[in-house]
Amino acid sequence: MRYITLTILLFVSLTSFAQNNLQLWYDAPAKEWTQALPIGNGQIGAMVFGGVENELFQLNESTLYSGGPVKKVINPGAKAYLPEIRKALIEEENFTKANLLAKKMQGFYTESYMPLGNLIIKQSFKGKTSNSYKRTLDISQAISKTSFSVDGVIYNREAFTSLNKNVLVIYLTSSKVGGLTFDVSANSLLKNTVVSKDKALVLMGKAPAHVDPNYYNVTGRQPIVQEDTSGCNGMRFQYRISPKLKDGTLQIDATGIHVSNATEVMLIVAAATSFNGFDKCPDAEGKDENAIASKLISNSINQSYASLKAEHVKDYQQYFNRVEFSLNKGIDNQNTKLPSDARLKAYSKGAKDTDLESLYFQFGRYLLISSSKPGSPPANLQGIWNKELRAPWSSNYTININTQMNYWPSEVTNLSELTTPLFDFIKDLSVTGKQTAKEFYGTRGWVAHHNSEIWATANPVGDRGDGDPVWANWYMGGNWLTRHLWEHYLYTGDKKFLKEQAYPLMKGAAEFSIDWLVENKEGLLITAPSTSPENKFFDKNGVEQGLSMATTMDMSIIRDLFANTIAAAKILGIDKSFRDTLIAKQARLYPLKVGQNGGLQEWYKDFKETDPLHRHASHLYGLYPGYEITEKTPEFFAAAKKSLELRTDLGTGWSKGWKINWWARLKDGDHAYKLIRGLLNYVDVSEDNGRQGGTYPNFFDAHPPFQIDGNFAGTAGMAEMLLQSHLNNIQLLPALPQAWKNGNITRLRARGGFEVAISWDNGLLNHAEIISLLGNTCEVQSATPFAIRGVNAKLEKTAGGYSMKFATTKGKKYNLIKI
Ligand code: FUC
Repeated sequence: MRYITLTILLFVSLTSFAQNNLQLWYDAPAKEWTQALPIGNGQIGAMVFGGVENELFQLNESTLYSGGPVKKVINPGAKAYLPEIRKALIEEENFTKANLLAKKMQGFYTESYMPLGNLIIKQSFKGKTSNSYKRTLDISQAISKTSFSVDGVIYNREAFTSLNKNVLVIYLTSSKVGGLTFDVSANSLLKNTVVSKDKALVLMGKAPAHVDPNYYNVTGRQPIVQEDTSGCNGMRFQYRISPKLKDGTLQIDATGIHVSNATEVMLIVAAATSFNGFDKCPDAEGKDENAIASKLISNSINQSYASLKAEHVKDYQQYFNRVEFSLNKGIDNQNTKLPSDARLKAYSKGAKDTDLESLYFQFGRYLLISSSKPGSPPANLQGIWNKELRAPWSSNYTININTQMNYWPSEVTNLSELTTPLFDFIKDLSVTGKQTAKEFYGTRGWVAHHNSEIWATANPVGDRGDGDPVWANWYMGGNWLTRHLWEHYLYTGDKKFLKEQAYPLMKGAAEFSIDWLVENKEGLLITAPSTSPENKFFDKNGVEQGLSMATTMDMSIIRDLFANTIAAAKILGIDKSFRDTLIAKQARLYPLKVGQNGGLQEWYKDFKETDPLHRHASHLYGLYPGYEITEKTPEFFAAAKKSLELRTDLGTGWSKGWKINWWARLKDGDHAYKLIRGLLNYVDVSEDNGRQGGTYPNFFDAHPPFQIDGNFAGTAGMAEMLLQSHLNNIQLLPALPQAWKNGNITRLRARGGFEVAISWDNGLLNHAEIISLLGNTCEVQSATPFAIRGVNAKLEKTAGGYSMKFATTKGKKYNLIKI
């Protein structure tokens, strides 16, 4: 009987199935930015508003930042304070004194990501617009479309940002011959001039030499400095718009592009900056942005729209189509006919709509493909989409959670190549970070703190005394980033990458950490000073404090880094004595502790937190993304769960996103699902509802304000509910919520080099396919008993259900069937 079932089911391949829920759509133009639709190719980003008479493409270019390379000498006096701070902490437990001293060890604030400009299409209509208006974003093709009709004439506007041609393509058509008469103009918040040249409208500008973060405002201080007369001046940039017409007439002058009576118009938009690497002055040593932009135009202007589009779709789908995901087919997806904003609202009020959840999952993958292209900078706090001169938190890299979170979905959802921008950035950071480690602390290796940007700032920020040490003086940013290098190796098995790129960076971070650790009175190794981003506690005198020593997060990150570096050195067969040093240190690291309230202790002592519902729960690093806390450490596993319960399900967007991943690791699918519903809670464009995060009408994550990290954590969390591989095995459906009764997902990736497709019915595994990419031994675990076709291994009953370990052949597919 068992074999009959097996044979029948194997006819249904899991590698591909129809997925028809891949569109965001709206029945009115966007009025606000968080209603507009994002398109991007990692270099050019555009927010498409879909206006009828006034169409706006708000543009970005991913390298366009204020400022220039970090200064060579930042705070030469800093180092002298370190012994004093340590004495205040370790000998005197005087946190107030240590905190004041820590401020003297700060450097300058980071620079800001800049908006590029606007492309405006003005098209006047005499007649009446019918109610056929629709704007869509098709994430299966990465194309936005606006269509409407006036007096029976149908107007279509399609746009995409080509991955291979590196241009934005806008294509306008009219159903009536000669029906297109409009003007295109360009403007920017940055210093610029607009000219007509080379058959294009060209906006040329210059970014400021410095922009203060939006949270740093000092009376009498100029927050935006255009010229830096003493050092390096800001970045040059330009974008150019080149039209191509079918029918009609064309005129281009400094006021814009003027089209009359055309039937089809293609606009090719190229953007470039003079950015020439994190260590080169973008002005004096900058690239020739003019030559780059004009080459980009000439590369594509002679191609037809159809062929540019076909190329773009093919390139995009190479990534996107790898994973298909469908939930509850035929059940509770009654809202697919509503416009996406109305649909999200209905969902927030309790409607069942699992199709919306799988769409949100895929939207995260769409956003990563659109904002993280090899060769370009990694996705920043807003991906690549920013309209403001002083964007929230400078729209750069906050590396005490946010940047790392951006890359949580990349490996598991089969977008491994898109992590290379992050790795290039870590390399840059290790160069500036080495200088910082030496100047600020006199240590070996490299260090990065909580904030950075395209210039790879590594110092503690704060303008030498203004920053609150609870965020500014945190020393683990670089250490945490290195876990992504290690993960990349675990997923890909790429030893060359491990040897040439990952290990040297991991080793440098470990060297800093060895030198940074000091002994406490009991002889344990601790970090001092130390903070738990970004929560505070009451000291024994009831005074609010941020700075202390050996916070759980610090120690967890260092344990993680040491373990990974030891493992990497062993695999590579190198650095035996360094490895031995790490092993010896590892045994003496200040351990995890459980507090009086049953939760994991956040600080080295059982202090009471000032904000028990704080959005960060940094002490749970070991549960996710780390894996120090698992079922194998039941005491801490239970304590982590307790901590999460105490923090509640409230939070900013990214905080809820992290909680999905934590509850998935705790194997509580229903609780993780509750957080998914919380993350997808509709947030109105005008709303700033304090700590309550959610999702804007355009599906961007609302911190609020917009931050892209929550989108990525949501996607990663859903994957983590369906597949986990952090314990040297492949756990199928480890945290499946009751709400996901049946479903299919294809080609998720598991550590050890496997691609995994899973289908389930009535909450139970039905069928899975595992492709072995590297030929490693595979151990599969599932709550449901299963058999694997052609594999003779024994099915063991374990605490996690059923488990089977078997040798695999590289390239071979293994079929698992429930029995
Ligand atoms: C950290 C968080 C904030 C925000 C910012 C970008 O400072 O505490 O919530 O996400 O980064």
